Amino acid sequence: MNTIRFARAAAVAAGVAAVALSSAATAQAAPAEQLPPGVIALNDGEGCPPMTFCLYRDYRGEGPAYGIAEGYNVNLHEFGMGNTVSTWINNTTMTALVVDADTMHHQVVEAGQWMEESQETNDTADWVVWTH
Ligand SMILES: [Ca+2]
Repeated sequence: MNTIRFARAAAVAAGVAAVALSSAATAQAAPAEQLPPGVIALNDGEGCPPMTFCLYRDYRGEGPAYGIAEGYNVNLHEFGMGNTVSTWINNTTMTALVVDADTMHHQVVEAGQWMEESQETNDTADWVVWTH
């Protein structure tokens, strides 16, 4: 093995190790490298971490779950959660807006608020954006 090949193999190995470390706590979720900036995968039904805006597929904060860091505008379709979220928990200090791009209807989720979708709006949100 020449030096260049060895360096490349070492870099690949280091990258694999970093991915393995970062996804160890979220083994059943999508690979971290496929998530948009500011998005983390949570375990199904996991409690919402501090300083995070959390979304859950099901009511009562159950089912597949993700967290968004404060201030990151996110397209939920980029990680399979568009038109499918039922529960939102805002553990950040900012006000978030949950937007249905199909109707341009938006709902406000204040800092500290737990919100479950109504029957009318369930499974409609496409975007999470933040107020300034
Ligand atoms: Ca929608």
